[in-house]
Amino acid sequence: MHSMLVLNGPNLNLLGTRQPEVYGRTTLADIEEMCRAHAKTLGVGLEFGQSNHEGVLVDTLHAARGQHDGVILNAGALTHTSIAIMDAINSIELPVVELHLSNIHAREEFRHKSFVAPVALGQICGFGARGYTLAMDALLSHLEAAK
Ligand code: CA2
Repeated sequence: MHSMLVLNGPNLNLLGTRQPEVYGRTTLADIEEMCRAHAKTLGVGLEFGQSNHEGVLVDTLHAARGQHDGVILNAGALTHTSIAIMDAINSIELPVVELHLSNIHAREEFRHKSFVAPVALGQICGFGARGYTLAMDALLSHLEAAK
């Protein structure tokens, strides 16, 4: 059975409570529930996590090696700044799908730059909470094709 880590970065714990016009009304707990239900349907294992701390995210990525077959990462604002996260992704040698609720390319210029994108398998953005299950489908189809 394949196993996936869905990892969320800074401020995503606030989803559904503020800025609904940008990020929607779905909470992170709702997204976790959606992902768990979808994992059951796909027949894959799932770990779901969130941290506001860059170092914890790096540690969680390191720990994924040997535990999971791939990662879905919404690194939040750290996407646009963190070489540490980029290096961690390179070091674990696992496929990582970059995920964003909003279309980062249609927003402010500073959100167009992603340090995750060059080391990711691919990027899904702009589909809101549904992006998480789309990312799970994309990651599973990559894992199945790589078998
Ligand atoms: O669209 C995304 O998923 C982002 O990764 C969300 C980040 C943002 O910095 C990225 O550019 C794009 C921000 C997450 C903050 O989430 C909040 C949720 C509710 C209220 C305030 C912030």
